Amino acid sequence: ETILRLFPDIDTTSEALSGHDEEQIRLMDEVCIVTDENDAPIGTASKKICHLMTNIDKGLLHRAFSVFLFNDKNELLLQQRASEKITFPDMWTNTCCSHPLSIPTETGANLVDSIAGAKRAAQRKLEHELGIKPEQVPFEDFHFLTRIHYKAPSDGKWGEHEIDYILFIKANVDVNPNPNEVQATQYVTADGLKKLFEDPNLKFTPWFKLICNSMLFEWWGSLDSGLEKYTNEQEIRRM
Ligand code: DMA
Ligand code: MN
Repeated sequence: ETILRLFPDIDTTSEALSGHDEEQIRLMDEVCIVTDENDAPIGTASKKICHLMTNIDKGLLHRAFSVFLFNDKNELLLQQRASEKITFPDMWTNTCCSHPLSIPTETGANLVDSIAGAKRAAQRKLEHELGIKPEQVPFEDFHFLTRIHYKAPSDGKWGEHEIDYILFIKANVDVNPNPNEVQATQYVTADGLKKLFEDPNLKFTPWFKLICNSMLFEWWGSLDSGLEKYTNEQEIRRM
C-alpha cells in the first residue's frame, strides 16, 4: 500500500466492519484514488481505509462522483440507500454516487482524463446500483459541471472526505434497483424535492444537502438552456 508512506500511522484494521452486510464488506476492498487537496492523485487505498473517520481526521482524501439523472420532464431521479450500506444507510440522495477506481479506464492525472474516468465509473455504477444499461446513459451524454471538496461524518466511525465530480445527464431509463444498494427510487420536480425536505421522517445525505443548498436548483433550472455556462468548471468548490 503506497499510501502508507504518506500516512504512516493510518488505520488498516478491519474490526470496524464486523456485523455489517457481507456484500458491502466485500465492496470495501475496492481500490480508491487518493488525492491531494488539488485533486492530484498521490496514491491508492481501499474504500475501507478511505472511509474510516480516524484516517479522514489525518487528512486522507479520495476521488468520487455524483450523478444527477433527469428524465425528459426534467424530473430528478432520487434513490434511498439500502439499510445494508455501511455509510449513510437509509438516506435519500441523488441518483447515484460512488468512486472512480484505481484502474486505467477510471483514473486520470489531468482534468480531461479524470472527467472521462468519472463518466466511465458512473456508467458502471448506474448499472450496478440501479440496473440502468450503459446504452441508456451514453458516455457522451454526461455533462461534467464541477468538483466539490467536502467532509462529512456518517456515524462516528465512518465518513466521507472527497473531491466529488458532479455529473448531469438527461436520459429516459429503465430502472431495476439492486436491493443490496437501493431500497427505493422516485422522480421529483424541483418543487417536489423542496416538499420532501419538509418531511421530518426523511433523512438526506450530507453531500446531497450541500449541493441542494448551493447550486442544484440553479443548475436544474438551466437544463434545457444555458447549462454550458456551468459545465467544465476548472476550480474546485470547497464546502
Ligand atoms: C460515495 O458514494 C460517493 C459520494 C459522492 C458520497 P457511496 O457511498 O454510495 O459509494 P458506493 O456506492 O461505492 O458504496
Ligand atoms: Mn467516498
